[in-house]
Amino acid sequence: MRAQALRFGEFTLKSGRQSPYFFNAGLFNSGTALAGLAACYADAIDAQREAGAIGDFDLLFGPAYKGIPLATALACEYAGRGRDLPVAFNRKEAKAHGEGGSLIGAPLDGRRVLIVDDVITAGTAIREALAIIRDGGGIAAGIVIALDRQEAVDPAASRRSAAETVADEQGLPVISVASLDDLLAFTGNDDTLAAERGRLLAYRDAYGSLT
Ligand code: OMP
Repeated sequence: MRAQALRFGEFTLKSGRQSPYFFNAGLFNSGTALAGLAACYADAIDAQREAGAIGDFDLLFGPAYKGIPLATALACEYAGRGRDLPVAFNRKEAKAHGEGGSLIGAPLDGRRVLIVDDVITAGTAIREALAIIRDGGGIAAGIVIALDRQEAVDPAASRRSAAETVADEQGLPVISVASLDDLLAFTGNDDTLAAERGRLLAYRDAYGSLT
């Protein structure tokens, strides 16, 4: 809320859905805000590691564009926690000159890669990142995101969330710092957000996962 990354209103999503809220991770746009978010990612990952829900990983990958500062900030956070992790990211247009290619940073070859991204809605961005890692010779070890919107890809066919679908299909853990459930709990604790909560509930009825 301090970074104003969470907004209520009317937004068109990448999937074409009209959403009553939007989470813009690009608004974590200062050192303090990014460091705070990175600590949230690391806490979420470490809790899942303690619970045995995610195995070892040895590289952080940030998909262009928004994943790049997130993976970088997380690598710095882990350095502060005594773990020096390699970090890599892609560029959207491959470069034909200079060092060439579309991957930047540590080589993915044979590494167990944790994808660090902002949001999962329909899972398109995550699937693209998984393909980049495979093409780069890496082995996907899991996905961490700031917000799981807990939406079904095709609500008429299945009410399983995109995150659960990707996790099942790929056999990979998907870890999120926060989820739509958390937003509902948060708006439920603040009377001034009662109207927003009503719109979130209606949106969940239309598109939300029911698992
Ligand atoms: P999917 O590719 O459908 O999973 O959507 C995820 C992407 O949508 C994110 O990487 C963002 O680019 C964007 N997005 C947000 O950043 N915040 C939101 O609240 C919703 C979306 C979205 O368009 O669904």
